[in-house]
Amino acid sequence: MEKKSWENVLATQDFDITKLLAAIERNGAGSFKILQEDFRKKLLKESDYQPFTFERDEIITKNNFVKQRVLSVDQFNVTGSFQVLARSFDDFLEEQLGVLSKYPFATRLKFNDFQLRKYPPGSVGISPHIDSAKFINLICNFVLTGDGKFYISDDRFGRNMREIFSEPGSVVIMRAPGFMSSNKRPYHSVGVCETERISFGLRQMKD
Ligand SMILES: O=C(O)CCC(=O)C(=O)O
Ligand SMILES: [Fe+2]
Repeated sequence: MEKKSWENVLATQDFDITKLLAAIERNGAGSFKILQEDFRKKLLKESDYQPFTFERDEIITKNNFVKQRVLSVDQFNVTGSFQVLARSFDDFLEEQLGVLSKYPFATRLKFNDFQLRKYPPGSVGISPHIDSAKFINLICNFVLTGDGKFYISDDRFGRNMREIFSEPGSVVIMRAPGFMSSNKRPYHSVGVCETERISFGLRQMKD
């Protein structure tokens, strides 16, 4: 069998592109267990050396009123295993999308924005918000560790909250403008984190 770039990175047996698209249509997001356990541990180890700094606890803009307790890596320089994951997932998704009768994006899917976030134990997580409209197609958040739950809701007050499976080793995939000729941006949040939560975000910034 031909070797795949994601062979030692992704555990692909749970992934189902048809189910994912249906979940995104229904809820705005879908998720799967996706990281091989050894690789997840490698990512965790590499996140230990990153220069995390606290983000602001409140961010108020025209569209958002966010309360959070989180650290992130400013201008995260995606190297090592994070770079391997970004490439592998890009390749894997392209292969999966290739079997569909219609490509679901107006522009080719290509992740070019990377974020590493760490919620310390006892963090409130991040309140319901929408991500910037400059991010298109799909937004993927890999969960490396932690028990904080991921939710989709109808608005910033958390109406009609639906939990999306987000155990360590999973990826939560959300729609973004450009997916299925629509500009929809789902409200999403992370609940209280009893244990430290680390997530790696892959996004595509509009050129
Ligand atoms: O940590 C996560 O899983 C989600 C983070 C998030 O929503 C964001 O960074 O905009
Ligand atoms: Fe977000």
